[in-house]
Amino acid sequence: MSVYTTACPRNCYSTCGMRVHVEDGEIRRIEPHAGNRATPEGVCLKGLSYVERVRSPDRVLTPLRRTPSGDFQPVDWDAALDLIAGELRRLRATTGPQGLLYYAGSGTKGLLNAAGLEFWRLYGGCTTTYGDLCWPAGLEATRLTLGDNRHSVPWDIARARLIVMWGKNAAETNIHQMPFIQEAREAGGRLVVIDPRRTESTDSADLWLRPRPGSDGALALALAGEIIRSNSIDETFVRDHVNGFEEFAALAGDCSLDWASEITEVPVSQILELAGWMGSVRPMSITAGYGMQRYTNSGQTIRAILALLAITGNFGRPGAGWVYANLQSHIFDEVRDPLACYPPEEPDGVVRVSVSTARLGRDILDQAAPPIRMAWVERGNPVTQNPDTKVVLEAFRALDFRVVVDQFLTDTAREADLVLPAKTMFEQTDVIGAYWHPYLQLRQKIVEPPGLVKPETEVYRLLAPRLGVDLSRLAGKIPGPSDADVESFLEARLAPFDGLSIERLKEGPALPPLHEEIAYATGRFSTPSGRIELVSDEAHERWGVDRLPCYTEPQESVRRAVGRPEYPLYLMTPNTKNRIHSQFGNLRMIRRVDPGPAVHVHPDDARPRGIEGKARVRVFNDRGEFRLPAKIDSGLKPGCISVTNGWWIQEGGTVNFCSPGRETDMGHGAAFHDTLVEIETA
Ligand SMILES: Nc1nc2c(c(=O)[nH]1)N[C@H]1C(S)=C(S)[C@@H](COP(=O)(O)OP(=O)(O)OC[C@H]3O[C@@H](n4cnc5c(=O)[nH]c(N)nc54)[C@H](O)[C@@H]3O)O[C@H]1N2
Ligand SMILES: Nc1nc2c(c(=O)[nH]1)N[C@H]1C(S)=C(S)[C@@H](COP(=O)(O)OP(=O)(O)OC[C@H]3O[C@@H](n4cnc5c(=O)[nH]c(N)nc54)[C@H](O)[C@@H]3O)O[C@H]1N2
Ligand code: SF4
Ligand SMILES: [Mo]
Repeated sequence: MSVYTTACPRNCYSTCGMRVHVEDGEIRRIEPHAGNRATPEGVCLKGLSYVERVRSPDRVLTPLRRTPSGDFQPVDWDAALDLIAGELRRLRATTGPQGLLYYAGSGTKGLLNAAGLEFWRLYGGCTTTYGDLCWPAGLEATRLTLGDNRHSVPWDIARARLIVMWGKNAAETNIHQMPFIQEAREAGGRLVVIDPRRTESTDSADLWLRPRPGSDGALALALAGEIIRSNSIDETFVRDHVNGFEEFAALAGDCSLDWASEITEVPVSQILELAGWMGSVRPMSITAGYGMQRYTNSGQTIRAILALLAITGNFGRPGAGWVYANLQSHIFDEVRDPLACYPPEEPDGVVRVSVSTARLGRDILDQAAPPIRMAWVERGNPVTQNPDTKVVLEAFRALDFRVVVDQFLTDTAREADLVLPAKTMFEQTDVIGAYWHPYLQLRQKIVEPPGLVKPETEVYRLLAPRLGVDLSRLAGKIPGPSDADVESFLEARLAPFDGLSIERLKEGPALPPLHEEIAYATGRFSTPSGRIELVSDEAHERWGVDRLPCYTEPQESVRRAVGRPEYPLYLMTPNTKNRIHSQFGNLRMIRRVDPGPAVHVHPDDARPRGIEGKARVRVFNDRGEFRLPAKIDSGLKPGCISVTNGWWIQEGGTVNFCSPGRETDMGHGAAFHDTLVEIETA
């Protein structure tokens, strides 16, 4: 039995460290790695299900070519690569290389993920995407306000006296944060959760506020107004560290409790109670989620929430601060800016065109110079996960040739002309960062890839000579074929950083150089002024929003004068405990606890429509529809329905048939939750 140190590379806050026991080439046991102080409890059920995932009978183990009848037929690598190379050569000679869309999703973390772009540059360029489905409105709002995205170590929140979990459901999406929060509560701290839905997290709260979706900016401004009116601000901190307080205070002063209560549907008494706590209980940490920033007004919402910490002096001290995204482990150029927030600039000689991730389908269809004719999809399931599925499908189906690299026949893979089998986290070594804890970790190769599976780096290496790309030009960009080549490639990446090496990472998680245990303890912020910016000219110039974090209604709102009265319900599509987006749901172990999709409906919304539990319901708007069994749920805010995102069309329908291909107000994020629908029995 051998024991390996590795880490879970899913797009998940926890990025758990683990020790994996292997015998006869098979994974036998997975246990926590004590070196990761953020995840001492070890992996979740999804982590345990890796044993099944790696050997799943549904795994794609060979290249698969679509036949004229629509089935898939296994082919060997030579046939697959020759086919791709033929298509790519034709493309380069007709539309030019930018006729290829390279779409990379968030399916796995790793430094070697950069290989794809390196390869396509050598091919001559490509069209890629800018923006991101996940978190960019909040990242950009934080950058504009604080200068960058980092926060104190995860366990510091245990020292907070007041924790506000705002638009986050850590009990499901960041399970390892909950024990630190419980520790704070056991020491007398209070937990406030702000979420329109009742969740496992709201069940632990001392106070639960349930705003109308997309209205949190109004709540934050009214809280700030009340804190300022009651003289509860930290004057010294504001004087020394905050720019724009006077202008912000004038804005917040105009935002009365009654105004906010009407907009948010949160009772005045609850806003007053929370303002009282925020004004008097220190230190306060706000742990803000990504769900809340998928609206068309949400960059401004996040700026308004950040102001609450600034005016109460909750930065740079133990137990205080902003817990959103901690990018301290993102030390490599390749992954420093994971959000690819702005359309990329390319080095000389390569023209790269990019399209918006949020508007993927529409932009593929509309791209003219040159038109997009081919797609290469890697680590992503855009048919299920990107907004406006009907248009994404239309765009994919209009292409001449589609390659999808995946472990399973997802909805996107089913649209492909050629599916290439993807490795799992146990089949190639890589270095990964995280976005909640600060550790760098090694994701180690533990077993040989099964069947004909090859890691992406190897696929690119085999494709290169077929396209006239000299292999020597890949040197330093893509590792060679052997395990030793991969390790020495990664070693060279680690070499510039003191204390980091493959040998060190084989022992366990390591902190990045210049790691800050308490963020902003120096009192300096990385904004141009070195201070927190409550007023931002850059926000206005770059994104066209107000210099101040003013409140505006989201685009799809029941309160808009020119509303969509035929679609009166907010469609909420949060994440869920036992899947990561569109991953894991196909495994037997997960199916047992999470057997299938359902649409949660409040009794007040179900009754007038004659909808009963388990009845089939059609969820629809002018973009599309899906049909699922109903689940009556009085934990929802009336006027909101909820379906967890990630279900495949094959499993009953993706929620994204109804979501808009529309960007957030900043950061080029996707405003998934800005979605109004109607429901009826199907
Ligand atoms: N188990 C599990 N963990 C995950 C993931 C997963 O799929 N499964 N995904 C990972 C990834 S990629 C991400 S992005 C994160 C996301 O995880 P979180 O940051 O927790 O975000 P969501 O689950 O999208 O939404 C969190 C909560 O926000 C609420 N919400 C929605 N709209 C509003 C609003 O307008 N105001 C307020 N106050 N609340 C609102 C929702 O009801 C939901 O309960 O989780 C990561 N962790
Ligand atoms: N309606 C709605 N839609 C949403 C969201 C929402 O809240 N509501 N959340 C959005 C968010 S936050 C995110 S992050 C996205 C996530 O959406 P995506 O970025 O598409 O990510 P996943 O669904 O996690 O996984 C994509 C695929 O990667 C594959 N994969 C895993 N490892 C590897 C590998 O090593 N190589 C290759 N080639 N493939 C691999 C998996 O099998 C899976 O099919 O979804 C977004 N979509
Ligand atoms: S999915 Fe998240 S919580 Fe589960 S093992 Fe992976 S990193 Fe840990
Ligand atoms: Mo995400």
